[in-house]
Amino acid sequence: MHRFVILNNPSQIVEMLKYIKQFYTFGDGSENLIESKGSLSGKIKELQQFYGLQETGELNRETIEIMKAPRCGFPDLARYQLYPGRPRWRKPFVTYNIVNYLPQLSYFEIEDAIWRAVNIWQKATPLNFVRVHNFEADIMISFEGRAHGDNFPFDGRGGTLAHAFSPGPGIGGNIHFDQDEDWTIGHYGVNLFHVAAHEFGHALGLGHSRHRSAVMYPTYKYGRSNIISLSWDDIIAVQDLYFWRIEPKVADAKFIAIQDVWHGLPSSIDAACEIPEDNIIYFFKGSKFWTYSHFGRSQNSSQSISLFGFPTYVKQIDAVVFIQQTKKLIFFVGTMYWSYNDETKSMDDGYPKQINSSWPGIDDNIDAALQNNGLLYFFSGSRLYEYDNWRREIVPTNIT
Ligand code: TQI
Ligand code: CA
Ligand code: ZN
Ligand code: ZN
Repeated sequence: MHRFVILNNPSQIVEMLKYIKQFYTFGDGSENLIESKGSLSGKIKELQQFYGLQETGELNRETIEIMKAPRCGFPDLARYQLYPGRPRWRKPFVTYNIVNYLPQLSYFEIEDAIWRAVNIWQKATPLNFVRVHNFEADIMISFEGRAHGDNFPFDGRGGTLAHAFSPGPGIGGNIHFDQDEDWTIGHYGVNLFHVAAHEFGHALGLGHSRHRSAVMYPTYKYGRSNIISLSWDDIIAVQDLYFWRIEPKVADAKFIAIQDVWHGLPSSIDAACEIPEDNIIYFFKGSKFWTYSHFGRSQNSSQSISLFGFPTYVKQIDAVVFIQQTKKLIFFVGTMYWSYNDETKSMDDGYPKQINSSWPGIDDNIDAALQNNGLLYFFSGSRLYEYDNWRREIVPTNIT
């Protein structure tokens, strides 16, 4: 029984189409929206679904009200959710404790499923999770039945599987699993690892994601439950909370740790990168570099960057990133970049090249670069660029 709005004003229609095009891009890049009517109503449905409206695919009054509301210029479909006030853990070590167990799973199976869930987040953040056995842990994990003292009673088998509290003192960060579910570590029943991975996302401060492949997408993934991994949307969300905005105190603590771990490094470095396959970490300062493995320093002293094939006029490197897929080290020097083949241990022909000839939109000096899940991130001054190789374009973001 929805009402339709009669759009008899052509400029109004044009405005609406502009809105949809801006926030709900068509994957095929089609410009003429009028001609692709079918997909337009599909996009309207997406918008309606996002805002919890009835999915009619028509521009009805509620939909138009939403479209007229002021908003930020970021596409809805690329958006994850955080909690109001952005609660998060403000320390590098977060402790967890498992308070009780289940008769149908062994102690080891439960510990292992929880550890695997913790680890997928640990790998993507500077956070370190520590399993402790006292009652002061940040994240207290327990199996609870029905009413259990927090105003969110469970409902027996089915329905709600688990819940978690956003980061904070006391009950904050705690995770409760409904003990009446058929918890398993395999394909049948409810996979403890999968649900734990999702609940840890909440316990770290993440809300739900609109991306079907995200761990924070609010539906259960049957069948693949033991091989789930973070999607780029989960990673962007968690790094929004814990990576780009490292507090000065934490940054200092980390910095001291770096000096402690890699003895013999100078007090500041220009660039660093890790080649996981070779268990090698390179640090660069001026025209020198240092090579370390996870076991310590693997070269007794610094070496000259001319060993990579740089001409002598290169006196310093701004940033370096290792591209896993191509096994190339990309060095950024001023407005130019160089490509070094780590397999043949030689500089590729035809370099240096202009940075903006390969990464359009990245104007010049790069302070740091890193790669994560196929996306490249460039830091330049106070800007962070996320570079999407598939769309060959950047998403600029202001760091605040
Ligand atoms: N529990 C919900 C959840 O964790 C509880 C919840 C938290 C919630 N925030 C919410 C519910 C916001 C609605 C709106 O999402 S659950 C899944 C999944 C649940 C569901 O039991 O429904 C997982 C817990 F994704 F599979 F549906 C874990 Cl993985
Ligand atoms: Ca239940
Ligand atoms: Zn509870
Ligand atoms: Zn959830």
